[in-house]
Amino acid sequence: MIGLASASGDGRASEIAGSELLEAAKAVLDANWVGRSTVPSRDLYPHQWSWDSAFVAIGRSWYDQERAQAELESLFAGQWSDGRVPHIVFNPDVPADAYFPGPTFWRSSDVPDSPVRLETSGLVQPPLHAWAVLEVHDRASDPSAARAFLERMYPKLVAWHRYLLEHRDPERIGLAAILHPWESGLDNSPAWEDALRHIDIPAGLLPAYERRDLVNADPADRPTDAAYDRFVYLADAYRGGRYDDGRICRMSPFVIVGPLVNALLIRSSLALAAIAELLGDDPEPHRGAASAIRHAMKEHLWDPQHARYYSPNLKRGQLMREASILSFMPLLDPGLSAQGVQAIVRDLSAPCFHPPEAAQHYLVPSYDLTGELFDPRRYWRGPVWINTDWLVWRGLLQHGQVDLAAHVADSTIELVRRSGFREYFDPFSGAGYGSGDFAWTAALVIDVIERGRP
Ligand code: 2M8
Repeated sequence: MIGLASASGDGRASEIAGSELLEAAKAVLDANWVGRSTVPSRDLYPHQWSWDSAFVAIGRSWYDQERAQAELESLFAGQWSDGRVPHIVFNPDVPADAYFPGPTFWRSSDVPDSPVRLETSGLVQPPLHAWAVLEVHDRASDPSAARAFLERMYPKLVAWHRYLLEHRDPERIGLAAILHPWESGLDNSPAWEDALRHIDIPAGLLPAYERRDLVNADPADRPTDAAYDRFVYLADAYRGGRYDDGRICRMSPFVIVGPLVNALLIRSSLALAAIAELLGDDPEPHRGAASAIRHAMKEHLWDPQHARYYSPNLKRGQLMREASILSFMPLLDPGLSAQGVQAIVRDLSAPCFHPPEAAQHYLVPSYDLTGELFDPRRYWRGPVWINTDWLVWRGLLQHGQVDLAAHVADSTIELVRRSGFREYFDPFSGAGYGSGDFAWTAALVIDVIERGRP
């Protein structure tokens, strides 16, 4: 179904190639394993990242249940008492200056809500976790260990979702907001351009800092210094306000409600409902949460004029109309209307994301190929990323869009075959950029191959 066979035209040859890729992917995950969790990459990201770990657990669950569970449990060891799951849990064995901003920037231990024995960031990332926990559980071979895992994770996941809907919904519209581009997971996306452009950093309020990312990456691939200044300014303001969401929502120029976070919140709320049922708890509150978010997304994120989901900037009271891959994420909602599915499939098949077959290209570019801000190699401004490919693929499959889903899966596999387990890829040439041996690329290739088996 995913077209692995069609890539080579010979079923057996592609099966062998598929199993070689699988073994290579497992080797990447094993090389990035650091005892209780997996680093996204050894050089650029030497700690534990929140949604990276959820992707990794999904991939690992096909062959290593113990590490898949440990991955998620070690992330939630960093959960704060207000329910937030931090976007980075720092490894105490890694030098403090190995990544910027590191633990001495975030200073989480100054805040009473943070965990006692771990240093973390104070931001969050998209809520993929309940879905990941359910997927890990569903592939376990030891039912009693799997049930014990669910029992440990369920209250933590409930607290996490409660945090997002209670602390991150300043206007009480029933949707979770992000307070920083790093929270979006698509940090440097043109989707945030309008909001960032309107941030004037007051004199003296940008702390002195040194970028670490440029030591291990080509500056042409990474966010610009001007973008980084804004990232650091916003993060510093949040820390200065002691991570008080009410206060930062009032003061910050960056309070944005997006389709990825909220569609994942629907998907994960439905996973929570399934977990509740397995544990004999009431699933209805979670189903109710999912349907309330679905309605609120339609009301606040849907633009009838362009028939597209966008991200409203609550601070400027307007939708930011950038055509990025974020607009396709409502596919993750199994209850998305037929009208919504059709509109997304139309956009995904249009030349700005999927040029005519004659032109060599790979799916799915992170941003409109014809957009003014498109860049084939800069971070989240056009390259193909395997995690967003995977999200779109799973979304298409659940809505019965098997042909388009197969195109996306074929692109994923071809990119990795061509350029290795890179962090991201040029949507035209397929060249790999960013880190090599990147964990979620490896993990999600495993899921694509395993799910595609007859
Ligand atoms: C990237 O984000 C970090 C900040 O969190 C960075 O740029 O330094 C993003 O691609 C993000 O989605 C990802 O989780 C992280 C680690 O892979 O890297």
